[in-house]
Amino acid sequence: MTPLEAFGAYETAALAAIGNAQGPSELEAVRIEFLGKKQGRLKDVQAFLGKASPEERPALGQRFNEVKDRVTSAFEARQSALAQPETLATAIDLTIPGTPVRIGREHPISQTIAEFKEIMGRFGFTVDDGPEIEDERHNFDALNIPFDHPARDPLENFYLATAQSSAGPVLLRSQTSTVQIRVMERTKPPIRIVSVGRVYRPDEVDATHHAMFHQMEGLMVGKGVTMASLKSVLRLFATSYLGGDVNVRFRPSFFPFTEPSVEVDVKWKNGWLELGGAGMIDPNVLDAVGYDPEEVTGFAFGLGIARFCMLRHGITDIRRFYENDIRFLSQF
Ligand code: FA5
Repeated sequence: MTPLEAFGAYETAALAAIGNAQGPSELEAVRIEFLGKKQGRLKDVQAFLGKASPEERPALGQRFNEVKDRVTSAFEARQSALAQPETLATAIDLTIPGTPVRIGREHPISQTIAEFKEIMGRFGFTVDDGPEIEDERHNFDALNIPFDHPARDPLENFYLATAQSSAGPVLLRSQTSTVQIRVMERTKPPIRIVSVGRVYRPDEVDATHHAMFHQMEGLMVGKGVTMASLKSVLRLFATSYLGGDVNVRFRPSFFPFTEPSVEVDVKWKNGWLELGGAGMIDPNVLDAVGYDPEEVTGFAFGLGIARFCMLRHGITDIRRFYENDIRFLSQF
């Protein structure tokens, strides 16, 4: 090997070793191997100078110094690079598997509401929602609820203590039936609407009751609307949402704004679960909104949305929907 070949081989090997050193201790080992004063590869290369003739020595000495300077500079540059704090690219190991991010989803009650509206839309019912803060006229008076009726008791309602309106004291509506009045006041028959939203009652909270819950009100008014129409729509609705094998029962009941009135139950566990109230709109109510009860008839119903959702998914406690435990909600 000629001296120049030996210099070249030394430089190539030294630069590669310096570039590959991954930390200060590895770099120190490289320094000892390639730049150590007492032994190591630099000494071996320097030995070529000793063997050179006096004429060759100045030129070879210059080449040797150039090679040594380049290796020394590369060493110093690598030394300061390894001393820098890690850059973002090297600090983050991009090959480590990521932690999954949980993306939120629609609340089961919201999913149910969307499906209710879709089913009723297929039966020709449009959506017409009303306000949650109501006056006594829409919540009670126009619904034929007498002044001494227990449903008006301040202990049975959430009255807003200081709020008043031209139609009397103001409360959080206790039923979506308020929307029947609002729609009939501003629309001429025929009417076919549903209205969905929150209602509020200071009921004792248990497996099937909450103080804030959702109802879907249905209203159909026109010529020749009968109890048979009401039962058909409710049966069709229940089987559309709960499945064809659902067992629906209509039980005679009483509401001041419907006559006759029924309550709608379905088979649940070893008994029946009440899903809603319904009936033919009382002539007094039709009269109060300016309709002629001799001309048109109508039916209305009010269904508890969470109770349907419980039946559909086999949930036995309504409180699960309102606790917002992500482990429960993420199952829908
Ligand atoms: C009413 O609210 C009437 N407005 C229904 C109605 C509309 C009758 C139109 C006639 C014509 P009721 O108080 O029974 O009725 O409530 C209707 C449904 O709401 C119940 O069957 C039940 O499914 C649900 N519900 C009632 N109270 C609660 C509660 N505290 N928590 C959860 N759901 C409830």
